[in-house]
Amino acid sequence: MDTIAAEDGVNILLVNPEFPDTFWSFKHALEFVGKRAALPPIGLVTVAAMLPGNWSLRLVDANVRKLTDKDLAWADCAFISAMVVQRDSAHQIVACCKAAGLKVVAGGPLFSSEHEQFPEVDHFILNEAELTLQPFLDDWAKGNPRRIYSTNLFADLSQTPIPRWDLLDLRRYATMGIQFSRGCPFNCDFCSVTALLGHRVRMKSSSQVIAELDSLYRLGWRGDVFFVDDNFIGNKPFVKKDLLPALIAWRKDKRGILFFTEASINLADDKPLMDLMVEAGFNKVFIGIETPDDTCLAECRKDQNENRDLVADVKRIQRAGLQVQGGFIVGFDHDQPSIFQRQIDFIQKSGIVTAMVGLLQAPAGTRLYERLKREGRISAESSGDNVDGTTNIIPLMHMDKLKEGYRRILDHIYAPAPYYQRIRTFLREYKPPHVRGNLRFAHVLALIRSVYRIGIVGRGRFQYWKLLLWTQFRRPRLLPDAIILAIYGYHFRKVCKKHVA
Ligand code: B12
Repeated sequence: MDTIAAEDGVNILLVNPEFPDTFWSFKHALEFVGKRAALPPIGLVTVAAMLPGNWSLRLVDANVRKLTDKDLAWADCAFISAMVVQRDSAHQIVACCKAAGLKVVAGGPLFSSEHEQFPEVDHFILNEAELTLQPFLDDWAKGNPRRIYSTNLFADLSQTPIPRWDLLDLRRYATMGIQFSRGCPFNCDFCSVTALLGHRVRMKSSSQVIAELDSLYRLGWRGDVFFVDDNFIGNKPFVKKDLLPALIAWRKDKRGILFFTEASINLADDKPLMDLMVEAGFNKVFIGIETPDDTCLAECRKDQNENRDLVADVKRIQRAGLQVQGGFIVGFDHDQPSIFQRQIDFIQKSGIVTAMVGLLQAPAGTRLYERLKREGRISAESSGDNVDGTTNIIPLMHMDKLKEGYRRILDHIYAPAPYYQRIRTFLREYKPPHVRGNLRFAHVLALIRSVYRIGIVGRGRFQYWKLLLWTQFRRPRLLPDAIILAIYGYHFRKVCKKHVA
């Protein structure tokens, strides 16, 4: 298809490649609730909403169902989206589409960071589609589309349409995602967010966010919603004065739908902000803690975490009614051999149950990558998943020592005894918010499956029953939270066992 006119009927296959079995895939936990994927491909459904209304669209999320010969025969062209961690599956899908004679158009973070690895792709629509898609569509209509469309500008999110949720089989997903903002004001040298999306926090209006929520609600969605922002509190004044009041008002006549998001640690400094978030229905927040060592924080320019009592910060957030999930990293130049035990102690003390511990990786495009390249310390391309036990950097600490210490952290923090102890530490601190999710059939199913898989045949069955009894007597309202965290533990143990084997 060399030329395409907007008025032509075109069949577009939108494909999301498969995620490997990673920490965040939650594959082993999803089995308990009978879901196939944790989150939908938001980039793809957003791009779908930017295509001409008379084109026929079909979305295949390879995490939910297989791409079939029928799909390929139906389509004129395939649009593929991926992040680096989906690289292998993306290569396979591109090959299938090419073998079926389809034109392949690719976009998303994987291709924005390494399109040169995909010689067989026909067109790359890089960076934010709000800026690069229309020029491609215009050129395609004229019959002379270029191979690469990219920009170093950042999009105005007021132009971003409501995603085409209707293309998804909502029942297959554990959560939905909504994006309110892009970009992060901070400067961590290992993070590719600022390289891809910049430092300026660009936001949708509150009415855009409400319209997205309404559209999900109308489609019957009552599960949790992840605000997939790089830093939800990147513009605190707007969030406090405009967005959160709008979300609180929206929630008044609704049932279900709890929110969670990602934010920086300075959230702990702002009690009114935390209270508003909890009132709006937020109950979880992911925070990049990285390391309890100030020298390492200075090394990676994570200034916002320096010189703070990070454990006290976490507890303050938990007491406000937000569960804290945390990211941790080992492999910094200034890491001493004691870092492994310090990380373990920090994680146990803070009650961060979902603790994602990774080896430092340097994704292409980051300042860390540039520095280590200059120093001759980049050994490969990054796997895109810093929790898979690999790294593409040559660390200052001997690699064997680093990997052994890393293994020791994972072996410890997910072993049943310390893991369940951490859940209790968290539940002791946590103030359950008033807004609660709906009890759904999936929850009952999860309980029954957890009793069998974790409580009867599981390695930590004694710990499981001890937790349930403890919670029943000490924090009965939090019993569902305890069960969910026990299920997460089952997943983490499976994934970590694979990576540290
Ligand atoms: C939500 C999210 C997740 C979710 C999963 C999302 C999902 N669908 O399953 C969770 C929490 C599970 C997750 C996990 C991980 N994530 Co993540 N995640 C994000 C986050 C915060 C938002 C993604 C999103 O939905 N954006 C909203 C949509 C609208 O934006 P978008 O997808 O980029 O799409 C736009 C463009 O890219 C483009 N586009 C996208 N696709 C296509 C396709 C076509 C055809 C076209 C034309 C255009 C186009 O147009 C869209 C509109 O502008 C981003 C950061 C960010 N702000 O993007 C990181 C990000 C995508 N994640 C990242 C990483 C590294 C990870 C992890 C590996 C982290 C880890 N160490 O474990 C894991 C791996 C995932 C896994 N399952 O194993 C990196 C990816 C870097 C890269 N170059 O690939 C990002 C960019 C963050 C970062 N630190 O740099 N993640």
